[in-house]
Amino acid sequence: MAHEHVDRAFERKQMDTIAREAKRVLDTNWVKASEGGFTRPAEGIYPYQWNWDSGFIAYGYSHYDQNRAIAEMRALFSGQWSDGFLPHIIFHTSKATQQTYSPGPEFWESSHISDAPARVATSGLTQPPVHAMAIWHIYKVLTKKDAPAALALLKEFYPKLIALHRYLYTVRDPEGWGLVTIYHPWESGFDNSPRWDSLLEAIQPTYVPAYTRIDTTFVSPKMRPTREDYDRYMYLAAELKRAAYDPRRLPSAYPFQVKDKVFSSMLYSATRRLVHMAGILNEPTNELRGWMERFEQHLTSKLWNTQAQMFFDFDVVRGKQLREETVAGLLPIITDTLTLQQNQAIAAQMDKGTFCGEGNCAVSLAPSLALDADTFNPHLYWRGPIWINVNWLLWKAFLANSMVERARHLRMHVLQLVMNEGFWEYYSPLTGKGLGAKNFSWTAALAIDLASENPAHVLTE
Ligand code: 9WN
Repeated sequence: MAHEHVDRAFERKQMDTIAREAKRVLDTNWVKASEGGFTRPAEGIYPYQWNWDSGFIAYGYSHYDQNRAIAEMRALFSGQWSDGFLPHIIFHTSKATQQTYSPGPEFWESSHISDAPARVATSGLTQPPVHAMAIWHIYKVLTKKDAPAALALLKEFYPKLIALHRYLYTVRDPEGWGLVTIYHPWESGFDNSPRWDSLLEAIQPTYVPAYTRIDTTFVSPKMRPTREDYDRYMYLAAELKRAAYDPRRLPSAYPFQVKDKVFSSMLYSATRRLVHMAGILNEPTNELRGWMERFEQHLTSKLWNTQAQMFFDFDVVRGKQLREETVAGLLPIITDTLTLQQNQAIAAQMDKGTFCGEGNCAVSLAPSLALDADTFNPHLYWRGPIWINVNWLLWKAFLANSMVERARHLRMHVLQLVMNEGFWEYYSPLTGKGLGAKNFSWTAALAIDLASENPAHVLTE
């Protein structure tokens, strides 16, 4: 009872303030229509439109400005390739003479060598497909206010989303496991995670294309990947470019081919939303259900590790799991397909001190890497810090699995963190200090979602 009283008082006082501040961040990062009409992840370091960032960002807008949420998605899908592929960066405002992000459009040259649209420059990699989740969420908010507009939204985006999912379940899954293969660490969104260390360390680039690091002019090099990492990132990107960004044209020994447990789980969750959309639009669902069944058949048999009691990624080239214990190993819980035992195992992982579950950290949220891992570093991105999108996904998963107390805990701790520190790209689990880019859009947007008056909306998704 005491708990509830404190929470309610906290909510009453704080939610409006958090949402107001978060909206200010999104306004600051909004790039006007004449320059693309999208939200950059952060000023300086990330000046263009990023793929999964925009999905998270649209969740935030959906609560107070559905038009902007739709504009965000429209701008992103303006960069979709004719084969359904959705690039990880859309360079709406590429300035030919000024290099503002590296590698920029001059490296990717997507429209010259692939199915990319000619009107806008894009990268040749993708990122986890949160978009059908975002569109479904916008639809649900909008349908209460303006049902015809909500239906029009589904009609507009359904074909684009189907094309994206079909690309991912076919071109990116030659094995037919319902699990997506990624070809570059940047495709995971968890770019610098130790999940990729063993594969990257085994790569000796035979050449490295010329590149300049711009990221470290905005954020301390202590928080960013090393030069050796970047050399390998650039080598892999150049090899993909040589294959015209078509995995079917890569040599079979191409060294980074990974079934990504988070990417695949997000695709599955997003496909479930597509099934809901298909029901409303009277579209057939056989193909979608077939994709989902493949995933259900292979998630545990390929990616679950009984000894570690979490999920691992799968190295397609060597035919084995990549044994790195990170927070990503818990995220397949978002699919709502796990056994009770698996759900309990994941909850038990989060209760461990190594995942800040024993009140032993400044912030009681899941860090990106277990505290006792050899490579744990509280400041280095994806190697220790807390990320809000990860904890938001876990929050949704706990709500969907009726683990209500755990969901409440995550929600309150995220909101307290942003209240105390502001909206950063990531946070040290040891001190709670904000790190990386300041005024980071997805942190702000997801805080709005968490602060929204009726978080129970998640239960019905
Ligand atoms: C490369 C934009 C992106 C996020 C990724 C995060 C980081 C880029 C970078 O920033 O990646 O795509 O330059 O480090 O790892 O998840 O989408 O916010």
